[in-house]
Amino acid sequence: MKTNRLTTGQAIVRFLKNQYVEHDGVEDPFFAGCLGIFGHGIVAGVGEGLMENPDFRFYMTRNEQASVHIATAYAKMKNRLGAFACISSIGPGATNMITGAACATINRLPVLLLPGDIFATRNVAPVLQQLESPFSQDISVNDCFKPVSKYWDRINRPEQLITSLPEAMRVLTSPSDTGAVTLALPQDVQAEAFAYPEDLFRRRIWRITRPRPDSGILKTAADLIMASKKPVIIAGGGVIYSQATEILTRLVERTGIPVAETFAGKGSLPYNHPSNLGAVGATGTPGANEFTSGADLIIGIGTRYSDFTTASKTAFQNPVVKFININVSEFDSYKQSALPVIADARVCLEELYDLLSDFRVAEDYIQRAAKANRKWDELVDEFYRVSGSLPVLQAEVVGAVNEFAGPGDVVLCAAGSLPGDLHKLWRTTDPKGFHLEYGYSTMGYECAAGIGAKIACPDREIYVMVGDGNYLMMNSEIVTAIQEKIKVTIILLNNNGFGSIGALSQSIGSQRFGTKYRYRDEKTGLLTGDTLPVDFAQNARSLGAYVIEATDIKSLKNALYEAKKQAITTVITIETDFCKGVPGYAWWEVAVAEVAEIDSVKKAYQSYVESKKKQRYLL
Ligand SMILES: Cc1ncc(C[n+]2csc(CCOP(=O)(O)OP(=O)(O)O)c2C)c(N)n1
Ligand SMILES: [Mg+2]
Repeated sequence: MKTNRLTTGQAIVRFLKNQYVEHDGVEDPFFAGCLGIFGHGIVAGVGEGLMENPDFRFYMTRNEQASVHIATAYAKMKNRLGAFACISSIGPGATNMITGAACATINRLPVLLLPGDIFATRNVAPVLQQLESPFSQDISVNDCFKPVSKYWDRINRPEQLITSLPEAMRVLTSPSDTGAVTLALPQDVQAEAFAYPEDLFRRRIWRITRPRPDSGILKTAADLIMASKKPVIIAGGGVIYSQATEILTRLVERTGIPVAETFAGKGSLPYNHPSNLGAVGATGTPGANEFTSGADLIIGIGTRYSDFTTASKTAFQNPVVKFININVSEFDSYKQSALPVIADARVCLEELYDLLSDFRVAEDYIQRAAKANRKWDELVDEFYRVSGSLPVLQAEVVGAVNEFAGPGDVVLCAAGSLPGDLHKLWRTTDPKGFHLEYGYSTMGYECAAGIGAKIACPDREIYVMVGDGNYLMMNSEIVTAIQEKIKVTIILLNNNGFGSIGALSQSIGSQRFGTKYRYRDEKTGLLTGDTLPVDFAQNARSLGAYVIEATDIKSLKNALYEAKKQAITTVITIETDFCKGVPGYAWWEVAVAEVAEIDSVKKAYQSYVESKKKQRYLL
């Protein structure tokens, strides 16, 4: 057997360079490189391996959590056909990646995490940053990655890589199992040499297949659809990841079944398709809510049915409603006691298309959907209409950016009040034009993720829309964007606090307590003083961004025009109204105090009890 004597760190890099994916006959390298921050736990091992392999590009980032967000956004834009490895030192560098790992796993997006770990030899323990356990010496902070990873391993001997790396690849490239994969790397083991078999480093092609549905189950599904009068499709992220949007359009045009879209599924149909009911669930449109409420059959395609999608299980009010779930993941396919159609969305819809050749819902049902689509679009016009009030309304900012962005451009967002507004309002024409991380809704995702999206799609303009709270949580990757000459446009909406949680707080009777960025008031002892003097423009400028300060919609439009001409990351700041938001048309369950001294809470509890009456078990 031919062998190659390499350190564990060198072997990892060499292996990663040789992993390819094949999908629909197209072959590409799987890894785009490695992101991260060095420390004593990684610098001599994987760090040295990276230095020896400059063709495996290393990107230095500012925060390990941000590395994972960059990687996640990249994988999302690549429809999971590409990924990054993220390295960290031991201790805080490693645990910084845990939030990112959870975000990737929840969103079913592949990221490979390589945190450094404590010495396997143990003699020098406790090493700097080691969490000691009196219970076991076989514990480090990296055990915290277990619940947020789809595959987890610790490489205690160099040769363990030989069996671990292929498992990591199996999970990363599995459409049903993918998410964060963690290989914890003890710092001494990383630098140890081993005679690895040459075959470990051969070019390996991971075929991403399109599993076909069971023919019996699919026939039952087709019969259920043909027997239904008011079917509704809920299009989730799986429609987009499996590139099923074209066949979905054809199926919808053949059958007349209307479509409602989740956060990850928005863009499955163009916004102006007459069968597109728009956003579904808690942040859904009135039309989508009306249709899901009356539906006798829900066909979920590639959705994990989060509480936002089901409006906390109040979205489906027809007592005879049934579910068919087309999903590549068995786990998701069984949700809501559905008929589980375990399959790739695209091939499954192709087969359904043939089986449904004689099926069409009633003409007035089709017309009602088309009317709901038009009516909602007229309402969007109203939300987008410039009111002239100052500070401007968030919906007007969304409108200005939406109208300026080109058809192939991308809006990117994750947390705050923007996701709900974008879900409802944003007119999406391209399946990759709407990038919302709303599985984990991670504050801090946006500025970092913009970089990953741009690396994946250099020809698209990336419009990162971010609230002041999110921006303050993690803006440091602007430095990374400048370092890499990566241009994204960040629109920073400053409403001086947490508008979203403020509104939520109000709705549960808590009067926006603790949600505004204010000085502490000496007299009351509360955070009710003057607004804090944060200068966002100066902050962004200090990190190297080109900055434009807008005050009203006219100056925002000019700023967008100017930003488009820039070659470097550009931040547009604008102050927005804290309170005036877009209304919601469905319920989302957030528990309210059952007993309280305060009247507003008591009132909110009554309304909570009332709303909960609509909640169903879908058995
Ligand atoms: C890491 C993290 N912490 C807390 C939350 C809860 N949370 C969701 S949105 C939000 C406020 C976001 O503020 P901002 O970006 O200013 O947006 P706005 O609410 O004002 O629209 C908070 C605290 C979260 N999603 N993520
Ligand atoms: Mg805010």
